[in-house]
Amino acid sequence: MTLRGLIFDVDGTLADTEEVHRQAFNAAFAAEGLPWAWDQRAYRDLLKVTGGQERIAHFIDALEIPASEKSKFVARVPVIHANKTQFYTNMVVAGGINLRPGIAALLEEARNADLALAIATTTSGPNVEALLQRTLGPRALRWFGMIATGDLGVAKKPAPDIYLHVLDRLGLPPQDVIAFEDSANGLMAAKQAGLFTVVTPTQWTEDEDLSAADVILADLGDNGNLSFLSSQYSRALKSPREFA
Ligand code: XBP
Ligand code: MG
Repeated sequence: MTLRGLIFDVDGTLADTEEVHRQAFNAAFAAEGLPWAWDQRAYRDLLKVTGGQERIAHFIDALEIPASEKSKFVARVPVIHANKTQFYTNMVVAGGINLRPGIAALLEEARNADLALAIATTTSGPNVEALLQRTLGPRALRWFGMIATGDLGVAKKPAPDIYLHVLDRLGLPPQDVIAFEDSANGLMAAKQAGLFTVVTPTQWTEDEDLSAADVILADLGDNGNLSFLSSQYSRALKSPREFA
């Protein structure tokens, strides 16, 4: 087995985006005249539900209101979420978010080493495009052989479906690829897809159970270079028990 590809999660991994997502959700609620506002404590819990529309529907379901009222709100979720995506992409384009340490350098190393690059994210397509173009430039979208997003319609993380879809499209077996994640949901998805997984938690996910990670780093700034990660990956292949 040789390392032939890297698959990146987006939110929390490429960039620490969830505070801006949280603000975009609240801006969409206000624009819709809804009396909802998610503070950071509430949002940390809601983040356990992947996918913005699913997250809003989960929040509505927990409201202590009649089922008939819930149904009316649920019918509005697609419009609320579309508004949220517009608010979010506007904030990204305005320059509100930077890549996490080491990401740009690792992408450049991987490109120079002719590794396949891909994205497997639960977030919406416009959010990924806005982030990559704003942080890496207009050509960045072409660096990735596959950008699989929450719009794909496959089961969302922690299901492995999006990782299996990306591996299939790349034409690579899981043992030739490293996945990068930030959360327990993403880690579970990548591990169920059979991937060696590097986790760089954020303040939103550092308290989650990340024990299944093959490598946990504060960020990719120090050890996130390809030679270090390749050595960890090779060791794992030689002595799986050590990395079980
Ligand atoms: C994180 C998510 C997304 C974002 C919000 O995705 O679960 O739902 O929180 O984006 P990732 P949307 O897999 O990149 O960590 O509102 O577009 O879903
Ligand atoms: Mg993530």
